[in-house]
Parts: sequence; structure tokens; C-alpha cells
Amino acid sequence: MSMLSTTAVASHSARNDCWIIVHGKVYDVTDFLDEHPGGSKIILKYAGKDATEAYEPIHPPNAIIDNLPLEKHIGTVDPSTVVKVVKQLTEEEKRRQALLANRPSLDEIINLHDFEAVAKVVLPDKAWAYYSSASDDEITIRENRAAFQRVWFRPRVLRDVSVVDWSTTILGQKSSLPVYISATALGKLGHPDGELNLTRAAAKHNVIQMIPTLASCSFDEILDAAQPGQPLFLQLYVNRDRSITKKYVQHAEKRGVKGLFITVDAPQLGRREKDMRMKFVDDGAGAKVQENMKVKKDEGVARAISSFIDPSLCWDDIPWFRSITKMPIILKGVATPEDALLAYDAGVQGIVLSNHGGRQLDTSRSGLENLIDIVAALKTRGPWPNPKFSVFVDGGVRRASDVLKALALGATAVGIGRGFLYAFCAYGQEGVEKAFRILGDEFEMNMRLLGARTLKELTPDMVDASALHSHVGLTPNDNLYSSVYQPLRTAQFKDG
Ligand code: 173
Repeated sequence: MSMLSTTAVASHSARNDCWIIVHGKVYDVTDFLDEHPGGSKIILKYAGKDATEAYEPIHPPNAIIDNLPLEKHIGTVDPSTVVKVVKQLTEEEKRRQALLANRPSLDEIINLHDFEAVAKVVLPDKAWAYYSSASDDEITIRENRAAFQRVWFRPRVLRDVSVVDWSTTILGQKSSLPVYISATALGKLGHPDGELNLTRAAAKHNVIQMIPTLASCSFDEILDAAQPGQPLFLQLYVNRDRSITKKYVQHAEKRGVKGLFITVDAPQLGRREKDMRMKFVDDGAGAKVQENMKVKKDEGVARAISSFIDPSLCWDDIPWFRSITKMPIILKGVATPEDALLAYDAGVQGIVLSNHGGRQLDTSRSGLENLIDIVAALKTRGPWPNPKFSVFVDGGVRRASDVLKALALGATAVGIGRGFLYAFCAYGQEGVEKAFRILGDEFEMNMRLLGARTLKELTPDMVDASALHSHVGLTPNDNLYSSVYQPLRTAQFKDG
């Protein structure tokens, strides 16, 4: 490959002759413009220029290398021709950097909600909208929290709780917490190190990270950052091209991944309206990104980059997965006893009772609520707990008390996604480590007060879940509806 000056690259800045620079390499993307899932406009904004900064957070490092035919790999930029441009910060970026510099010290962070409050202030609007958004009226995302509040403890006393232990084993892997890091996509929107913040913190605290298919960091970058033998799981979006999925899964197994979590609740991505609106109002390019005919204006980043996901995935595919890997297979996003039993009978090793953090089917029930019926159904298949079949729960978990409620009701362990994501947005790896320590403190206190010395001592009679199925009282508000609804008025008195 040849060495090119930046001036030479700059002369290819037209729609019919478009080169861009990514990570110091020059690519001819002219023929790819109309195929780009994010639309051609965003690429054209960088025609003849370095696009690395825009490319980085939303593409795995190899995406461009793998997607462009070799003859479009034009060459390498001659570093001596690169003029370092001091980036002009917008007023908004300056304001946010000042806020980040003045963020509360980690000592002031007392619980996982605090991380979220800080993230909301310091994150770029686009990142906050993408991370925090949920589908439609955002009823389910709120219900995920509310459900935990409808379960009450029935603590036991006088049990000598001088020593309490909340460590456990998840799919055969030791974990210091009955919690794993659930997959969340696009970590670099929140912090330059993206998912590596989680990997490094998890290594230090013996917590298991589930690697997302759509991480900002590549799979191998994450594995390379992990410690030898560090247990990791993989979240899988199944590609329409099964040979790609097969290669990915087998590569993961070879690199030592200990569990395959196949996402089954997202044949199509939910409409996250907060995220969608952001595309219209944010940077000038954002709105134009979607002007391309192939990607509708309301698609947003997540939908655009998710077009590879195969909506035809079905129960008949499970034996194929079993045939390509020996990793435990877990179906992520099961929501009914009917499907839980189908999963059990299909011979997978577990299920995650999840509604995808409220980002998929709105007004679907919380994983916690589903747990009750699903455990009852699984008990009809044999002894419970079943060491060969794990039942995980995620969604809305922010406190050790939430986790303990799920475990008492039969969950094997619990996933936290956004909670840890928000922890690294403002504080990087240290934030995630602090989140683990906070949860540890909460486990110690709650287990003492509950009278459970080990997680095995958590039993269903330690919680009162009788209100869990009642969707009145703590029913989340339909915010959009409330703000457009005009209240009826009683008879009006004439003025004066
Ligand atoms: O919830 C999500 O945003 C998600 O799972 C996803 C799926 C595809 C692309 C990016 C994110």
C-alpha cells in the first residue's frame, strides 16, 4: 500500500470520488456511500478528511477493514503531512468539560443512582439519549424499578450474622457478587476507553462481564485487556449470515468465553423516541445522516447498525447453536413460562428474564414479576434449584436489596447493565470499582438485617411478593400521554 499525503487525500472529496481516513489508513468509500447503514451524508461530511473521531464510538475497529474490498484500501497517510488541528470546542462541549472537571468526587458517590445523576449531566446529549432511552412511552423501564418496590422483606432475627458471604458461582464461574455486568452497546459514547473500563474493573473484583456484540471496542481488544483466566460471557446478536455468527461464536469459545447469551427479544429494535428525536436536533450532520433513502429519518444509530440482526431466528435454530459450541447457551429475553419451558426442553443451560432494559416491547412485564410464574413452571420439570438450568433476571437493578429479592424468589444471579455503564461514564474504571464496593457494602448490611448468612439461606419466605402482580399504586406514569392530555374542565365562570 502506498503512502499518501493528506493533501492527496483531500482531492478526493466528492460524491463520485470519496476517500476518507480512519486510524491513519486511507479508504475509497465511493461505492460504499449508499450502502452505509448510517447513510451517505455522514461519510460525505468527512470526504477527503480524517473521519476517525466520528467513526470510533459507533464502529468496532475492524468494521471498515472487513466491509470494504481490499482494492478500496488505498494506503497509509504520511504522518509528516498531518497538520495537527487543535479542535475547536463548541460552547456546549466547553460547558460539559467544565462540568466533568467539577463532578462530585468518588467519595461523594453513595449509591448507583448517584452515578446515573452525574452521567445525565456530563454526557453529551446524544450519548445520554441513547443510553437512557427506552421504547414508546417508557412504561416498562419505569416498571422495572417499580416492581422491586412492590416486593417487601420478611427478615429473620437472632441468627448470628457476624459473618456473611455474598459470593457465588455463575455458570460454573466464581463471582464475588451474585451480579454480572450485562451487555450494553456503544461504550465509547460515554468514555474513551468504552467497555475496557468494565473489563479491567471486573478483573480486579472478580465480577463477570458479558461482552456485547455491538461493543465500541472490538471483541479481541476486550479479551486482550482481560487477565488470563478472567471469566467473560458473550452476548450474541445472530447475523443473517450464519457463517459470520458461527465464526464469531467459535472464536469466542477459543478465546475462553464461558457462556453464550443469545438475545432473543430483539428481532427488530424498539423505537426509542428520546434517541430518535435527538437525531433531528443534535449536530447538523445528525439530522442529515438519515436523509438517505435507505435509512428512514427516524432510525437512529442503534437501528441503523442493527440491520444485520436476523429476525428469522427461531426455536429450530437452537440445535445448530448446540452443534457449533460447547459453551453454556443462555437465552436472553425470555418473558413467559411457556417460553421458559420451551427453552428448558430445548436443552439450553439457562434463560435471562429480561425486557432489554425497557428498550424493546413497551408495557411488557418486569423480569422480577415474570420470575414468580417461571420458577413455578420450571418446578414442574424437576427439583429446584436446578444446577443444570440457571434463571437470571435483569432490568432496573440498582441496589443489593433488589438482587436479594430476585435471589429469594429463585434467580441464580442478576444482571446490571446501565448501572455499571453510568459508573464509567464520569469516572472510568474507578467508577465501576466503586460501584462494586457499594454493592458489596449493601449486600453485607442487607444480608445481616435479613438474617441470611449465605445466598443459599435466602428463601422465598424472606420476601412478601403478594403485591408484585398488582399493577395499581406504583403503576408508572405514561409521561407522553400526560403531557399531551388536556384535562376536562368544569363549567367556566364568566370573566369578572
Ligand atoms: O438496546 C440496544 O440499544 C441494543 O441492544 C442495540 C442493538 C443494536 C445496535 C445497537 C444497540
